[in-house]
Amino acid sequence: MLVTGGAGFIGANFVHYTTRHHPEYEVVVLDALTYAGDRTTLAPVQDQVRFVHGDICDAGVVDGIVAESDVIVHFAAESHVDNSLHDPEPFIRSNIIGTFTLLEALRRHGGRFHHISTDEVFGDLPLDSADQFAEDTPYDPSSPYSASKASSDMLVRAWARSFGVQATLSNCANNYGSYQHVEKFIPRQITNVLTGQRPKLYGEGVNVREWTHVDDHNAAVHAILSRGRLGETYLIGSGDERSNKQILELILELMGEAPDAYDHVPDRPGHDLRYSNNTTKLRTELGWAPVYGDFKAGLAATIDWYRANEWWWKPQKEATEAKYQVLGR
Ligand code: NAD
Ligand code: TDX
Repeated sequence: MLVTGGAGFIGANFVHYTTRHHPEYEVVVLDALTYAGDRTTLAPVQDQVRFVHGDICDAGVVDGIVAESDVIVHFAAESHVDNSLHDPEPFIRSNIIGTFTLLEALRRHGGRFHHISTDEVFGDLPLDSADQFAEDTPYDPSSPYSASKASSDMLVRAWARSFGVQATLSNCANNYGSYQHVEKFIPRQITNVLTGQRPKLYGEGVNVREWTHVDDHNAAVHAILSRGRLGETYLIGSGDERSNKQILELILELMGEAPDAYDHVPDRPGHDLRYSNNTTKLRTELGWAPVYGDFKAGLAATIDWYRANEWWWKPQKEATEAKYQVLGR
């Protein structure tokens, strides 16, 4: 099994999950180790996994490694919306050209491909509604990040239909858990508190996300790999929707801080209001259900992890906050 982006947040958790629950796979990770990739995340499984330091846009490297793989799970991407608003170029390159490069190798060598994507490809939903995204919701991305992910999804669908590439796709809601980069909302606020900085809330914090534990996401990916129908898309999400303000107040409560001990900072341009995935297809067809039903407990465990693993995130913290200073957020 080839895992692209296996040194990043979800990819590394997927590798840990796979070695634990699916030892039948021989795992190879291909990762360019961008600012978001960290080899130490794979240290606990280094004896069970082969690591290749390489770029998914490098056709030579990709061709060789796809040729020797039966299953390819594609996580590698530029993943942060704020970075894409500052400099879209790496998003176009890694997310679109990188996916194209993998698909071309699959066309030559065959293999079972699973493409990891996001609910952000659908755009956003009104705040006060019961509307949800479904697998057939038209794409309407808002940011360079989501536009590049939407493009990569379209390429996968086209290569599946026209060239017979054996692909499935999934679009997941926001993930949380251990090993998430400190640029993302939840780890940024936890590590701000841990380093004596005030948490930062964009605008009024009314935007709603459907927080999903990374292991629930990865369990769904394995369900799709073993039982999913080729050519199909599956939405993944916990069903647990909360506003950013609610999340921040919960973090502050769990960390023993006052509920208003944070700063409002200027809003993200084009900021999507709300995401919500209808996961009926995944639940009824493949029998998946989230295990991490208690978000507060999952968040508390995540806070504990960041407290205990400062060695992992501290080296990234200063540079990340310096980037936010440039963005004014
Ligand atoms: P991340 O930024 O933590 O990790 C990305 C990994 O990909 C890093 O290890 C990086 O080094 C690697 N990478 C980037 N460009 C590469 C390239 N050109 N060649 C090889 N490796 C490269 O991202 P994440 O949050 O783990 O997201 C993983 C995937 O899941 C992405 O495709 C993202 O769009 C998708 N996704 C993320 C979320 C979320 O909440 N984080 C939700 C839904 C979907
Ligand atoms: O400091 C912050 N303050 C804040 O209010 C940060 C970093 C974020 N926010 C807000 C913006 C969003 O409404 O919190 C929400 C979550 O922000 P992010 O963690 O940046 O996630 P989001 O933009 O929702 O995108 C995430 O989910 C979908 C991932 O980063 C994507 O890779 C995934 O596709």
